[in-house]
Amino acid sequence: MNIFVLTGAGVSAESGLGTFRDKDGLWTRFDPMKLATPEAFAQNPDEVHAFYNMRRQNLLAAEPNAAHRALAHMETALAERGGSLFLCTQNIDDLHERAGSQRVAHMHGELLKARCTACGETMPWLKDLSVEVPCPSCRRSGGLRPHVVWFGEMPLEMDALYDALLAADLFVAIGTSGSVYPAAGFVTEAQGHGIRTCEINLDPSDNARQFDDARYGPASATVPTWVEQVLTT
Ligand code: BV8
Repeated sequence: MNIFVLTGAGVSAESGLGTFRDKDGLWTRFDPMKLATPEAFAQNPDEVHAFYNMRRQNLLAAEPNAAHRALAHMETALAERGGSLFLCTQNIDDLHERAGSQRVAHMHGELLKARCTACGETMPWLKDLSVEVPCPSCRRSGGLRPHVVWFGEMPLEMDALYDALLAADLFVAIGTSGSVYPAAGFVTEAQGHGIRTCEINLDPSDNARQFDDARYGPASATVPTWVEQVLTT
């Protein structure tokens, strides 16, 4: 069986990373248009760096939860049976990897990486970033940015994502409000190709009605139960 899983901030909520659109979520306290767009970075690089420096430090103190671990187990178990799990995440944290997932498609980029806009080099980055920090590769300052996809920017690995989605027998969205495109459109794409769809979320998302099946509750409980059921049927 080939399964395509799309995760969002809800899968990392119980690891303490918070979400975006829940009560006191990130975008209720910060304006994404002032912090998560290329224009915002051009106008206020210090403010944008401070926002991502705070999130990077929070991430380094966080741990994966049972949902991340269950998905890592599913990847191995399905491969052993000749199937596959394609794990696509909207999250920029590395909790799936730290839980043991081998292949994670970060369509919105990765908080623990930086990219130099001068030379294009992308590199692991755990420290604070600022306009003063020189690029380790080209030595120029002012060009380093978080390797994340901001609003208005092209998500990463789109071709691979659509190939994997259309080859899936099942599409499962976990912990996402279904409010950011193109990720929010994957369920429509799957439905249009006769692929079964399931939503696993704390409560119904914006596009809940589009799913064939749904399970609601905290991901650290619903995801391990779902994985167990898939692997024992
Ligand atoms: C694109 C990275 C073209 C940075 C993010 C005007 C100009 C330009 C573009 C647009 C425009 N108007 C609209 C658009 C399109 C735009 C868009 O969709 N905007 C929305 C707001 C309408 N999209 C883009 O700009 C994208 N690029 O369109 O380029 C294109 C188009 C097609 C094909 C190719 C190219 C780029 C979007 C990426 C933006 N970057 N993040 C950062 O993180 O700082 S988006 C941000 O939202 C996060 O990445 C996050 O992952 C994402 C989605 O949010 P969710 O993960 O769903 O989180 P949320 O808080 O919303 O929901 C959490 C859910 O979890 C809830 O349902 C909750 O119930 C649940 N939950 C909570 N606790 C738990 C739980 N579930 C289970 N257990 C729990 N314990």
